[in-house]
Amino acid sequence: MKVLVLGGDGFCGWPTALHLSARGMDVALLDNFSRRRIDRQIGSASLTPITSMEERLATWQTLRGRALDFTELDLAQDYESLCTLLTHLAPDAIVHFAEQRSAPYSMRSPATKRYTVQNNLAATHNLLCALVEIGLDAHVVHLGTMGVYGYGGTDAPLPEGYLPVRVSNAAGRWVDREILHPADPGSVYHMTKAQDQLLFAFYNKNDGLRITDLHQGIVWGTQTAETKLDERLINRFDYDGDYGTVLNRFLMQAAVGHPLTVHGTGGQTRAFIHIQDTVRCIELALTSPPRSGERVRIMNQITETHRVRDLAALVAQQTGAAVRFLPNPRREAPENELRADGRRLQELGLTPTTLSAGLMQEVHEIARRHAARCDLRKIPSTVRWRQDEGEAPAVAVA
Ligand code: USQ
Repeated sequence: MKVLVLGGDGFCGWPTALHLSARGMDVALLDNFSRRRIDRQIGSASLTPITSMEERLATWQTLRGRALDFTELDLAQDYESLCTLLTHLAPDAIVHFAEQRSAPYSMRSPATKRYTVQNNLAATHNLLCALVEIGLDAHVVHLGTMGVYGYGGTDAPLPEGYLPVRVSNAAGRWVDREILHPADPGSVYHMTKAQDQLLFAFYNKNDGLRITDLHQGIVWGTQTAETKLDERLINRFDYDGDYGTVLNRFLMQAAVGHPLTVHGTGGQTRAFIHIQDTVRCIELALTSPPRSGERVRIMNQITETHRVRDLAALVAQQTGAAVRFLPNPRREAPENELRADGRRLQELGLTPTTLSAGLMQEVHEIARRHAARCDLRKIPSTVRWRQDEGEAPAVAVA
């Protein structure tokens, strides 16, 4: 199978490209290096020293004898080049990670809000429009987010995309339907993923595009079987207040002797998945594409749920770190229950990698190994969700 990975330089895109290549797929990558650029804008960097794309590709070629094609292209801006590339490559499938993925960054300033909306929606729409224009029937696998649903709040489990509802028709009879689960995004970033769903529904209905939307939880861990093979293949590890996600931040904070930064009471419950399972899920989605004419297939890419304060307690117990409860910079429910259905990927063959002391230790060790690269000033979450609660320092957006 020939697969094009959009956003192939990122935290999920890079290990996915390697995983698919290791499984014998013919893989091409596209990226505009926006993540590396945003690192420079916000004065941060991956805790792990990631190498250049040239070095990454050359290392993989030397180790595994497999070439990965790479194109530098801005999906949101350069539509004509995208059409040319898709015509030339004619991939069987396209994995779409090429969106600005940080909720705090998307709430940082009017400029980052606008950038996130313009980038994410134009990128997704350009892809769909290009597939129709050139008449390519490639299966699109998109990385959505559990945040499109909001995070529960009732004891009914979140379904995988579609909600069964019963409505009364004109004759007063009850009719059963399935609708997209109402969107309840909690940041401008999550809102763009909610909007993506409508773009997919339309192009699927109107043009018959075959699309799988994977609503992923919070990814933790950093290495996969392939990125571990050589230091030059190492995956990025975000720890800063914008891009670092909660469990990786806690493990890294423990490694540098920083108190664990729990927002509010830590009563927020979220869904999680290890990066090794992320790449496996993409493989499973690719190898079981929707049939022609099938509606958008939606699967929840999650393996477990945890409350933030429980994660902090676990990391503290394992490492001896102190826990600090901070005023929550976000507008989110201080406490929530979350139950979500995640059976479909398991039915396709996913064996969940759940939180274990060993795996947490592995992430903690990587963080300790690279602790000297940590800039302690980048740890606090400075972005406030509302301007009247104080604003984060402005950054220039490229
Ligand atoms: N949190 C803390 N302390 C921290 C960092 C975060 O208590 O130091 C809390 C946040 O307030 C929030 C929760 O932990 O309640 C999760 O925050 P996060 O930064 O780990 O995750 P989030 O902003 O939701 O976004 C991440 C990814 C995003 C993905 C999403 C999946 O950046 O790309 O879509 O997880 S989900 O959360 O399921 O929507």
